Amino acid sequence: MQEKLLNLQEAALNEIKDTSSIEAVESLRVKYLGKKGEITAILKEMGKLSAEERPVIGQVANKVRESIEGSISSKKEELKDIEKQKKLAEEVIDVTMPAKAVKVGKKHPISQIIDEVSEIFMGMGFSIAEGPEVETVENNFDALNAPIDHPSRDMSDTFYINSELLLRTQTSPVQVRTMKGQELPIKIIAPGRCFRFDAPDATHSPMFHQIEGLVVGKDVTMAQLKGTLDMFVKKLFGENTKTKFRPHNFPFTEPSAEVDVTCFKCQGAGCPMCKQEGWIEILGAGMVHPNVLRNCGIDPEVYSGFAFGMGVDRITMLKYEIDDIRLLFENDMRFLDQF
Ligand code: 2NL
Repeated sequence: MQEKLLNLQEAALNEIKDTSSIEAVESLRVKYLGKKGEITAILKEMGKLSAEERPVIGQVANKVRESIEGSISSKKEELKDIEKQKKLAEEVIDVTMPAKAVKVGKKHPISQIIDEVSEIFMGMGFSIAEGPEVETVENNFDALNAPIDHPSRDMSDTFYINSELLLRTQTSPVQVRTMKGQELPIKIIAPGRCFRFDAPDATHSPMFHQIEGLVVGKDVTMAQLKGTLDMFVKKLFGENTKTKFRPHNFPFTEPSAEVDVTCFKCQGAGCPMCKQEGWIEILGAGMVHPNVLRNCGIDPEVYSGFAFGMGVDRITMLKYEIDDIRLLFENDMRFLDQF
């Protein structure tokens, strides 16, 4: 029996030595030391032994068990260590490898122009005013003296939410809100998104951007309007830029004008940019119509004001020589990256 145990020990130790996985070691532990294992099987036969032999064999059996246990646990440690070293080798970080480039975004060209124009007017003492894109018919049309049959009011030109609400067609309702709710004098610009029921093409987008300006107070004059816009275009397009006011008609201003600036590409000589005219139309402007002041609770006998508006998308397209407005709203990074 002693010999059986020692043979078993030798076999077990040899088998353990040759294993290469923790699972295999574990199954050897079950095979030799488990409840149905081989040592247990031998020990079950101890009953057949004499009283003198029993303690001797018992001692041998314990030694064999201890030696197998010891061998198993040191094999397990050894395998765990190998596994750890393997993992460390796999996870090694090469700090000399070139890093992945971090893509840093930038302002959309339209936001760049809005910020540039806002800076210029803030430098002249204007504040920035904002308002909702969903507006009332009252603020968008009625208060602005738009005739009840004006074509811009038509369902085919304006996105109506219902009979009282719409998507604003210009940022003027922001100024209407300011006149109705704020003390005079007022000196604001209102940049923002506007909407018109237009089929998209190279020059039209149903969503576009505008910046409007408004000054209301005592003794506000057309000369101040011209001086303000003159200074603005010099700052935006260069010191040599000149303005030209052409008579026009808007329902919300009287008198009204369209404002051209000397072409910033050819300084007025004529080139493809200005279609050989030397001038580029950039703004609409005028003195706030007395009806508009009255509609907003301001007495036109005491106060006067000027207002102007410009299309941000058009200015962006001119400045960056973009020939299709839709490119500005497709958000293709290959396009936007250029500005
Ligand atoms: C253009 C022309 C303009 C205004 C906008 C305005 C606003 C109020 C009262 C009076 Cl609250 N006028 N805005 C005035 C003249 C022209 O815009 O061509 N925009 C792109």
